[in-house]
Amino acid sequence: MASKTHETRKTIVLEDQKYQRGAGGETHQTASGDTPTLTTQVGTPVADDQNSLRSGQRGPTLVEDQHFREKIFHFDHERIPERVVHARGFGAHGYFEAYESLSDLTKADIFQRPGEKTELFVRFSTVAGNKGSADLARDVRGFAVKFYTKQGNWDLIGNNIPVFFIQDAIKFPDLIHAAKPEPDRDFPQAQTAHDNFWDFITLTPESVNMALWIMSDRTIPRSFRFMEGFGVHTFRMINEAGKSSFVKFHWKPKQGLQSVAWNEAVKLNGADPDFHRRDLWSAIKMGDFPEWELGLQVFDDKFAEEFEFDVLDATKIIPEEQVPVRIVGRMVLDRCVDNFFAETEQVAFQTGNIVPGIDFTNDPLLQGRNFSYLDTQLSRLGSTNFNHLPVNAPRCPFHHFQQDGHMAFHNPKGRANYEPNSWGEDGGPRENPATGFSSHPENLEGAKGRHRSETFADHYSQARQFYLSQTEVEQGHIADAFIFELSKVDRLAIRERMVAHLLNVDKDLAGRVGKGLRLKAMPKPADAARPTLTDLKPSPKLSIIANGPVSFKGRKMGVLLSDGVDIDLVKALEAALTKEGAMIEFVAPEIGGVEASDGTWIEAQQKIDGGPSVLYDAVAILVSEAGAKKLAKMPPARDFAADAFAHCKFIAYAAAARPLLEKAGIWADLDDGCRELGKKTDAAGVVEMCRALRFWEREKALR
Ligand code: HDE
Repeated sequence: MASKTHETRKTIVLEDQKYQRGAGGETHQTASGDTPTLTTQVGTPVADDQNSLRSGQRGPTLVEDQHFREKIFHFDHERIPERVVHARGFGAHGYFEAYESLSDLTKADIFQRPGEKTELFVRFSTVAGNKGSADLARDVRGFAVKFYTKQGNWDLIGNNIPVFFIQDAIKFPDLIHAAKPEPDRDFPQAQTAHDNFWDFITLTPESVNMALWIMSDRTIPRSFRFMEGFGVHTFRMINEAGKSSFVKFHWKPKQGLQSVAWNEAVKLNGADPDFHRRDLWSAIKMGDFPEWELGLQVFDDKFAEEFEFDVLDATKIIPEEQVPVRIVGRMVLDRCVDNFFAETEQVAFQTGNIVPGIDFTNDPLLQGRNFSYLDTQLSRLGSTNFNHLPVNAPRCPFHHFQQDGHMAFHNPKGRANYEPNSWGEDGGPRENPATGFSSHPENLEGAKGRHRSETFADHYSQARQFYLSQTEVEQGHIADAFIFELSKVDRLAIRERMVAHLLNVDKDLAGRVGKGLRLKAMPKPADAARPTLTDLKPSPKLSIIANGPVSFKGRKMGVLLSDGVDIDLVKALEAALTKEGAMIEFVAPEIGGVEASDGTWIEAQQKIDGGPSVLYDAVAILVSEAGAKKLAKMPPARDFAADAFAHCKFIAYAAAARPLLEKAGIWADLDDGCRELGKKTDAAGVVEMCRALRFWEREKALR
């Protein structure tokens, strides 16, 4: 029998959805046909999800309303603690494909058979900001990969920078406290540009190499797809015969390296705080699957002994020119998550998750991490059973006697829950000396103590090498970044201390930063435990510009349109970009779109106010004369052109765009990075021009 409420419902059809209005005007959509019935957690069908159970029309809510109580109770507990570092991240599924057998180096199953694919999950992240912070914060990016191998999960938890701030894990809480918002005021969010951070850095000389890296464009990547990844520490690979080799892991993006300009990053954070996650999501959804190649730097004890620095010191790299990177496979990301919380938020990486054939070294940072990652999962996921969650569970069979605890999904069957036992075949799993993990039998001895090895004492030489390995443009960006960050530091003594360190790195850099800060006098160079080596050869592999994309594939052009635009030009440009494998987005004064010269309607993806040129790798301004005049009066349209120019982007334009380009203040300065799109056949040339990263010559002219 229909209830009173139902009798008062009035049926309405909106588009293809049938719904009813209740007595108070609320919307009721009723299950029918294939639409399932809404239930409570325990499966009780729900009749009304719009109104709580009340005593009387306008009376109090009743405690017996189990559906309401369960719904609110569950909602109240939806959040779990965010990660203490790397809180903001974005994940995707994919696979690893081995190119060759590495049985000479390792018995790790994943590296045995060429062409074999292994499922994996990746989570990219920023470090300092909270879960809701913006994607383009100047920050290191996490690059964590979980391989679901046939011999258990192997987590390679790296960053997009191959060195780290500190040498010993005991300093990690201090480093992170200093980088996070200051504790009394809880700001600045997701920024290192504040006193506490630079206070700590300048009192911690071992962080100077990393300071150079984070002031480079590496910390403002164009997107996750265009950045490298590094295992950072030296690991071991162990082959079947028990032979150990040292190894450093590298991920090389097939898309090439690409970063944005700092001014662009600042604007991107406002225009689209989700820029990086949106980019990865869209690329995968469009079928343009990003790829990275896995590379190894393999070396032996002899090299480790002869190398200028300690291979256990995570503040140092081994230049690729000294130990070349051997490419051994590729990672393809081909599937977005179905549910962000279940997968990206609940994925639990652990440096301790290694497999037979891979082993740790005594890098004190790595050793410390091995404690931390297991511990943090309990705090975040609330149960020792976090490995039961689908994203964390191995894909290979697993058997053990661990049992019970909160939320146990897999419970052992049968009588035996211990071993050794005498239950024969029903006795459960047994250890396996032949295939089981065993640690490399490294000889260890030494006095117990809180040590810092003398071999860790050179803090400046590789910082200098990094700086000298950059192109002139990139060196300029590093100096600008130091000036920007230190200008946000209130205490003069901290600014001076940083310049004192830079004097040990490169006098020219220190001079530029000192001048940019307008120091009245240069400080003395900082006391150095070891003098800076000045004869290390520059390593061109450390430059982003020298290792940029070679095509416009996978990159995006923003095309500003107006009514009356020449349809042939739009079509020709679109065709040329599609042929290149690039993306195109139309920006117009209104989201509805524009009417082209021949009456064709072109739908826009962005209204100009929400589609600034910072969202794009290159831009085109295809407008009619009347359209250009109209746009010239709109500040966002003027910014579109002016910013694209200031950020050294390639610009294609119709001749009719002149009034807009004049108002944007760039008409007189148009250079070889700006090209008129006069006729259809010019489109291919425009795309070809965009293959380079940016038109850097302009930056020199603008400086
Ligand atoms: Fe981490 N780090 N870390 N870290 N780290 C965490 O683990 C820690 C370090 C890195 O997407 C935490 O599950 C210590 C280096 C990534 O879920 C925590 C030390 C590198 C991620 C932790 C380091 C990293 C983390 C927080 C000093 C690059 C995100 C949440 C020894 C090689 C993984 C969690 C993801 C996350 C501790 C240093 C990379 C607290 C103690 C060096 C990519 O356990």
